[in-house]
Amino acid sequence: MSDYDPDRDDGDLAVAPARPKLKRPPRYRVVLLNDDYTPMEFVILVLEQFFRMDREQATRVMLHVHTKGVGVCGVYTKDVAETKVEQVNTFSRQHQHPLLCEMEEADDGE
Ligand code: TYC
Repeated sequence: MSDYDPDRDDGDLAVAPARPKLKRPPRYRVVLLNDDYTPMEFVILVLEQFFRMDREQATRVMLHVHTKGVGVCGVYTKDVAETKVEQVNTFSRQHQHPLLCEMEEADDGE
């Protein structure tokens, strides 16, 4: 015979399985837009300098933007994305290039 009686309150706490309601913070794609005037070499420099790409990667992304019109440089939290956009656009203006960098929310289906 067992001592176990499911109807007897033995003082155990009913603990619901942990279901953390923590959502991942939204992430943002930082993108470059194509234009007719910014030199390809300058775009490659931007991708190397601000997005930590090597020359091969930077060239590939630059050519993607050049042919498709827009391309992703990286995906970041809001603060980091805002900072990258600001830094790149400031750097481009300083060098009198019209290169445009923007951010957009990356809805990941969550
Ligand atoms: N289209 C530019 C050119 O032919 C090169 C370029 C590439 C400019 C990517 C912007 O985001 C850009 N010189």
